[in-house]
Amino acid sequence: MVIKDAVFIKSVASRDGFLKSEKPIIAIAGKSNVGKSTFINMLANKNKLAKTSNTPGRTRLINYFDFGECIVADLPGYGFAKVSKSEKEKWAHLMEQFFAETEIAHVFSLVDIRHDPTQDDYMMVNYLYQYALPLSLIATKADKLGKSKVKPQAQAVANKLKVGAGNIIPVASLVRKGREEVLDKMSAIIENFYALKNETDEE
Ligand SMILES: Nc1nc2c(ncn2[C@@H]2O[C@H](COP(=O)(O)OP(=O)(O)O)[C@@H](O)[C@H]2O)c(=O)[nH]1
Ligand SMILES: [Mg+2]
Repeated sequence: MVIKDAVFIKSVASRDGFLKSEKPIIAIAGKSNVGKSTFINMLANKNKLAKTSNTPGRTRLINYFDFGECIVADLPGYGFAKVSKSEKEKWAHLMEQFFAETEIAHVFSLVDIRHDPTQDDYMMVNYLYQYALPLSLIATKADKLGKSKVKPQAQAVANKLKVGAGNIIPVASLVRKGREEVLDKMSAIIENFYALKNETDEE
């Protein structure tokens, strides 16, 4: 897949803003600060498409980007310790509405390659399984591990989250490592989306 010119579409805070699109929608999930925005910028090949930050954000927004052949939806991060209970409930409610009302082609679930998955990571992945949403893990910040540790550590994270070893892609977004693998995955997702659509249309 070649990404020519990815552009920001809109930020939405509630269900009335959810994007409906003919294009396949790929959602990006993960805890605050795991590297979602940096990952999106790497894919887009643009440094400032998605806002990145050193301080875990409090924003509860879904940001949509048009990547040409598909739409990328950057979901609000979870697991930020300082968020109040009512904020957490708001987040969970928005996510439930989003997944119920959006036709999702695939979810990239981002996890930090250096650490054991958090309780919230388990919750997210289990939630996606429960609703039979197709997902791949993206293990971020691989540049922070020694080269020989990347593969075994990605495998360990995949095992813990009960995801097949072939379904986790290590990335180091800041140095653009893993980009080609992710773009190949996106091509396959897009192809599959249209194949399924044709099948349904023929019925
Ligand atoms: N070393 C390293 N740092 C990263 C990587 N991806 C993101 N970061 C840093 O992690 C912080 C949070 O990134 P951001 O993309 O804003 O995370 P988000 O909250 O999930 O969108 C920023 O300081 C990024 O520079 C990576 O692949 N390697
Ligand atoms: Mg972000």
